Amino acid sequence: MAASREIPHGANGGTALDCDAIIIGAGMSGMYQLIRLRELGMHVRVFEAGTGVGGTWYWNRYPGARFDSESYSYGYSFSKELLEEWDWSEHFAGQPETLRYLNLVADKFDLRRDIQFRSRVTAATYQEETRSWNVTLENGDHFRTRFLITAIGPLSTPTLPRIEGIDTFAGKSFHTARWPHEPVDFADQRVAVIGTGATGVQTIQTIAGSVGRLTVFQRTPNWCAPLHNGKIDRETQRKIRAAYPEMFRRCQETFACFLHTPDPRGAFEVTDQEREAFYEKLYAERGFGIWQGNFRDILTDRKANATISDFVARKIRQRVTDQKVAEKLIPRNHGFGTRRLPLETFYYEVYNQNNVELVDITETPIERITPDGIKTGDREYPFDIIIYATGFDAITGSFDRIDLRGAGGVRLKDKWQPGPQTFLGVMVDGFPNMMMLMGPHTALGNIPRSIEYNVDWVSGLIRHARENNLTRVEATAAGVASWTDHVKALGGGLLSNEVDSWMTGINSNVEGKQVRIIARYSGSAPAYRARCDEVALRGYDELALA
Ligand code: NA7
Repeated sequence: MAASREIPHGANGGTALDCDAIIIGAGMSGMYQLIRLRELGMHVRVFEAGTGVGGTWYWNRYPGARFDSESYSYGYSFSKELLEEWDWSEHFAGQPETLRYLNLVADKFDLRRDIQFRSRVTAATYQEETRSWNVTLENGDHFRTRFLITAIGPLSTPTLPRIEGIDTFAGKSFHTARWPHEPVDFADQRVAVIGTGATGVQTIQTIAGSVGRLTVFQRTPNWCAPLHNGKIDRETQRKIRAAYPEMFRRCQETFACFLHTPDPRGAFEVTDQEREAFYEKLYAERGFGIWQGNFRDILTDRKANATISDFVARKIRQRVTDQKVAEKLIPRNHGFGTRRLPLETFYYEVYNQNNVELVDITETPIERITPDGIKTGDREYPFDIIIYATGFDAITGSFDRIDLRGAGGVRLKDKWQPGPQTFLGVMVDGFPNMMMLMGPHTALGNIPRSIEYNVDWVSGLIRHARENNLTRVEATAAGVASWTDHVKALGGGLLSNEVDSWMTGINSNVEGKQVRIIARYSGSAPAYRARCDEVALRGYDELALA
């Protein structure tokens, strides 16, 4: 499709548009959105900052990056042919395999011809007179479009720690989400890892066997549970393939679109022995069952939560030889599962290795990074490599990095200063014709399942607009206020909302992100979809359409 083709503007006359829709980002949501909009016969352009498709799986190439949703429940479900064609090699596939899968999807659906790589969107401004968006790239190019769709991901803007001297380090340093495309040789290297979230845990357990020395700088320990990954043999793959329809149906029914869903019992509705046996069973099982398939009240009731926290603390003490180290690895300031649960493979055993040291930086804070390494309150550690597993400016961070201006020049960043406000997590009043995929206040969970729903809903709305010659679709202020209140109310009573983490909008490395907000929808995915379906079924009458 010729990039220069101009689309007649329609009812509101004047300037022609460069395309019908612009999608920002070629990760899983942007790729699928492109497929769906093409089906509507639209001329679509996708702008992607990276050099290839895949989003999260393109950027996060750090050692050990992998799923912790079951691979087969994570892949796209929309194409039977694709499901027939692709075999996952492990229950929880590693990043290289996932990236290969996403490249296959790009090839199969011939997506690249509409994707412009190395093209970071820096600004987008709504033009009322033409009911269109003017999108600006880093290189200064402009494009006009009717619809603007953000497919920028909730975890895509990495943040480095604010530590003095960080630029003076003479060795190699990497943020995990900006990992080089070439292999990094760890042999005989003295390596530091800062950060022990899901990413730090995967990195640490993967490199511990190949580095010279490894020093982990931990600020807050996280509760982790075993992943229990395994290879998928031919026979298992055959069974998985046969079970796809049933499995995706189950994902539609569970709370967070995982294969796991909460046990209907409360933690105290069983005997102590039964509870212990249940926890043992969950600890021995694959994946997120111990988090998402646990007693229904462990994430809302402190006493119930304490039972699983105590259980996992005992496991950590059993697995780590030096009990002083074990105690450091046991979280004290939050209960099990109230932050995103890292899944691990012999993570705790890493600390039994002679070449691995855990530094608790709440005891001995990092003072600065020097040309030679890291200086804490009591020592200077020399390093060849520093790995920053320090996370992301999550959920709203990637929106903040684009100068998004709606009607009347209002900046989204300013509007969201007190916290995001959305209608269904998809639209914002004052930002007509802009739709967000996996924006704040949408159901996250097993993300591709939510992506497929989100994209289909947005596509339905756009189809409705085109079929009815509507050139302006906007959330109402009342709709946004009501959805935002609903999302906040759902967050009440959840222990996770009483803890600092990316899920509550906290990032110690970003100015202004020190106050907790409700940035996530925490109701069930089926309830989320039911509400969105209702809006569509009623002809989108809760939106302002013109
Ligand atoms: P996370 O979960 O946000 O973890 C970041 C880690 O980095 C966490 O342990 C932080 O400690 C630590 N951190 C951040 N800044 C600093 C500074 N300045 N000094 C020391 N330590 C620091 O990010 P991940 O990449 O692991 O995972 C994000 C999500 O991506 C994950 O949940 C998956 O859904 C995929 P803190 O806890 O803030 O004390």
